[in-house]
Amino acid sequence: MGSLANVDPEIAALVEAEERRQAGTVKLIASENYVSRAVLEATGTVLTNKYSEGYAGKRYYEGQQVIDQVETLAVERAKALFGVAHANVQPYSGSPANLAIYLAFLQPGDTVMGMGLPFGGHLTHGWSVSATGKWFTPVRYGVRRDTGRVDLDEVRALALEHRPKLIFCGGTAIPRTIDFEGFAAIAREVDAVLAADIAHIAGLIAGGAHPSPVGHADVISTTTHKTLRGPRGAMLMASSDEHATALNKAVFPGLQGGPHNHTTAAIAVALKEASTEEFKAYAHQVVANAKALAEELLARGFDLVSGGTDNHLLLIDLTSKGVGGKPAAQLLDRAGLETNYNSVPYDTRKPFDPSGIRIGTPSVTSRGMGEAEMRQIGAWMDEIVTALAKGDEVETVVDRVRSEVTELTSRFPAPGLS
Ligand code: DSN
Repeated sequence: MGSLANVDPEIAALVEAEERRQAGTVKLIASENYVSRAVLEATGTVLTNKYSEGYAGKRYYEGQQVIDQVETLAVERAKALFGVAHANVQPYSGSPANLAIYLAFLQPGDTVMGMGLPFGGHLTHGWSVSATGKWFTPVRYGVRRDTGRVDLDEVRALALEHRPKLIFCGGTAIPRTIDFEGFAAIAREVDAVLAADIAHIAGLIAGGAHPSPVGHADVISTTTHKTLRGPRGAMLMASSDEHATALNKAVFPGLQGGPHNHTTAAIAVALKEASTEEFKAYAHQVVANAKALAEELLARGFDLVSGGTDNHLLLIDLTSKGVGGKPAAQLLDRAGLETNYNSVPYDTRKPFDPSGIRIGTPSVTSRGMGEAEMRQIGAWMDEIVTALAKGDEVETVVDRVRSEVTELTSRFPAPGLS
């Protein structure tokens, strides 16, 4: 930080403040993580100085002797780790990656089917405020009211009725295993392209803690910074080479210009890390931790959508606790427990003031925390939510939990932070 502190002390101070905040917080945001020092270093390299529109061996600028090698390493590592025939590591993030899928396979106005946002889908799966919901014709499936789980019979019936050209499975608030094989059977029946958005669970898949969509989905999109523990970025992958050209063309020149080469290098580093035995252990521990946290919360009377979790994520409906998701998330944050408020299926409240909070275990697992710490976190969450509901001794409880959180985080240093 020497140069940054000299050139721009304001930004340097803010970066340091954010580092301190991250170090001293129990980060329960399901889509976040801590990258390693090696991934951080790669993102801060001179590779950011280079333009390289095109793909390795076929670029529109000279001077690609090194960049071609970096991108080829990232692509080959992605192919080996996920067992796919094709990988594109250039999408800037998850939304552009998903938009490239539309460009590769659909015409404006064509029908896309995805999970509705309030049920756990993503904006880019055809939600109304997204370009994908405005420029294409969206059809949405949800989860059953009684089970909180996707009902493939409903998905099939909707697919047969609306004949989508593209079906998305996956999302942002799905606590249960995704049945890629079941979705693939439906997509085949209606002649649709199946896109598996594995952004949330890519690290679990890489580590063998969630089934893989490879061999089922026609195209797989993922961000690289969630459970996969890489830099902010994304990838598109495919089990076969059939759609490789269409996907590559959609990313460049269809949607993007030059790839972010410093990010590509950091993705390569993260993929190398994700191929280790340590990463496999981490991926399984993420799930074990989520289950332990779920058990603790259930024992304390919390209502979990779908009754629990199979992966890294829990969606808590706070209706029965008598508090909204937003005030709960805000008070938890003051106590050092970082979550996000979230709609729950069939939510009667508005998205900006919903009934739930979403939590996940990737970050705390990256810090080395285990089931015992999850039980402690569950107990703290209960104390905070109970204090909020009663409106009684709120400040006292928040202050005490905050100091206990600080003590816990000091015992579990976060990767990548000094
Ligand atoms: N923002 C991501 C998440 O939190 O799940 C989705 O894009």
